[in-house]
Amino acid sequence: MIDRLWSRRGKTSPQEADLPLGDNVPQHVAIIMDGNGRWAQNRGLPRIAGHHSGMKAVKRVTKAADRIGVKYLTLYAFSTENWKRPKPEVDFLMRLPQEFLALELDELIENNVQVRMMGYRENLPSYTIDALEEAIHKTKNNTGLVLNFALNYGSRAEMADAVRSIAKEAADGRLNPDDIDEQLFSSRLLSSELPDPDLLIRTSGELRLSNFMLWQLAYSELWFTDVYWPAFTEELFQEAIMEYQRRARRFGGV
Ligand code: V0D
Repeated sequence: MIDRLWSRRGKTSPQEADLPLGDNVPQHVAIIMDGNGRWAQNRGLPRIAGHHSGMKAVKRVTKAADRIGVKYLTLYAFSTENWKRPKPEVDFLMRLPQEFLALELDELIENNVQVRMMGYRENLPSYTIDALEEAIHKTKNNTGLVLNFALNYGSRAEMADAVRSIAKEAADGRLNPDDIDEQLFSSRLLSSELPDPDLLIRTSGELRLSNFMLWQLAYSELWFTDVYWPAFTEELFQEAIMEYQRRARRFGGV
């Protein structure tokens, strides 16, 4: 499929680069993709129909992020709390990575996107892990947009694990407690290979962090919309980034 909006990093000259929002673009955007169930229920559809439509929004926003020049896009797809949902809904959700990648992996590869996963592999079904590992493996050398799925992720568990690993090293005498600093702690988190998010977007009108990247979001700009995730558009994504740019300019004192 020919889609000139998809790729800018495949372009060979900077003149061809397509940066509609200029170069003061957030390097890392993280999104809490909320409101899929409510979007469906408002339409008299089952909740899983909302999850399915949410997957289409993932594709739209991935393309938009790439075109705008965002370098890292982290999407909160499944939290450690989401296991409490009814089993049929969890089973449906766990099929989505496989379904998404069956449709999109070739195009992600063509567009130089690197797929990553942030979360606990434990408890995930093998078909979910297999699909993810294949995508991670096939895109690991790609140098374009980093598309990071937070899946079976929880921030407090992540921090408790980091503390445990640091404490063990200190107890074994391999680490001097005086050397524990913010940078060392960051390096023990699941996000150690990522810069902190510059911008957090949450859809569906909820104004909470819900155990998402609590350490990493310490200085991030937060942007909320009442729009449900399946209805989220490229235009709204641009709006969030333009608001980020306005705030960044004020912060810079210009
Ligand atoms: C449902 C809205 C894409 C949030 C988006 C397992 C809830 C649609 C993926 C995906 C989900 C994950 C990994 C990957 C490729 C795609 C996904 C889940 C839920 C949870 F490598 N959408 N999506 N994963 N939803």
